[in-house]
Amino acid sequence: MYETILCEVSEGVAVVTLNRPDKFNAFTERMNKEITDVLKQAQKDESVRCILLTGAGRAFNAGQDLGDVAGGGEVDFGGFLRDRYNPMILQFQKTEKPIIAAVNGVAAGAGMSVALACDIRLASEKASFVNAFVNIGLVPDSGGCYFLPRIVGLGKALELAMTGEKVSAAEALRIGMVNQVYPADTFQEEALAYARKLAALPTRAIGLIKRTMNKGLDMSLEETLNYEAYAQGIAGSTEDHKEGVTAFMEKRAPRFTGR
Ligand code: T3D
Repeated sequence: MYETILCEVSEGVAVVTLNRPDKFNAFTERMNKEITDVLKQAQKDESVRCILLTGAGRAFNAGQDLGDVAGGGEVDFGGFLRDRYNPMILQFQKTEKPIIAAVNGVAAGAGMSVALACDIRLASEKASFVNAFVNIGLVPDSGGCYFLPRIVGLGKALELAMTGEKVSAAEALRIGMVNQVYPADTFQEEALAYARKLAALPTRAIGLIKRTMNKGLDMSLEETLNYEAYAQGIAGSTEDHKEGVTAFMEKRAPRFTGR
């Protein structure tokens, strides 16, 4: 039973809501572990074909709950990250289903890193992003130093990380940090509709696209070509591939099942 998050599955979409609205959904150890667990469960559950991560209340997530850690030199920050945050972030990539961040409000510190670790970012026009680490004398963590330069380019990433300035949803769209921005009053419906569309697509191919593209970032062209051939061998043997080709030949819309 989860205490810090909610999870509801319907029509192929697991909606995971970070649920500490009084604390801007800031992370506690329990929340780190519950997110890791809910992603593992979603990976195993065949009825889940897309995960939509959002926040309760006004914020998406404000990063580490600063009331929950002692400041100064007493915290073993390295151990803290290795134990709590790193397994959670790795689980985002190990989960071979599309993960969408529905950024409803501010995403700060590790909350911004988590949004960046998702495959797609949808933002409410009220959303904002703060690479808050530098404001408290820290380095971007939870994959912030990995994802941010890959998504927005090194120059912009360094600027956001070094200044810790707030980025609006409109600016995030302009620099390619989010994929879509929607009006605040229809945001949750729009995000859910987007997730449902993804959930109806060939889930295994999507999982393989995610794996292959992420691997490709750290491989040579030749290695990537080889990995594409390997991934295509798997995708080509799925029922969804067969259905896609059959539907094309029969001039009808495909009915993908995720198998
Ligand atoms: O040990 C380690 O720290 C290592 C791990 C690092 C991972 C990290 O994530 S480090 C980064 C931690 N996060 C931050 O530094 C962000 C701190 N928060 C802010 O900068 C601002 O609150 C926001 C930019 C997120 C939002 O600003 P604003 O003006 O919209 O709201 P606010 O008034 O500052 O905050 C609203 C409430 O949320 C407020 O509570 P109150 O006064 O109404 O009872 C505030 O204290 C609370 N809140 C916001 N962020 C956090 C938080 N409470 C605990 N922890 C937070 N991170």
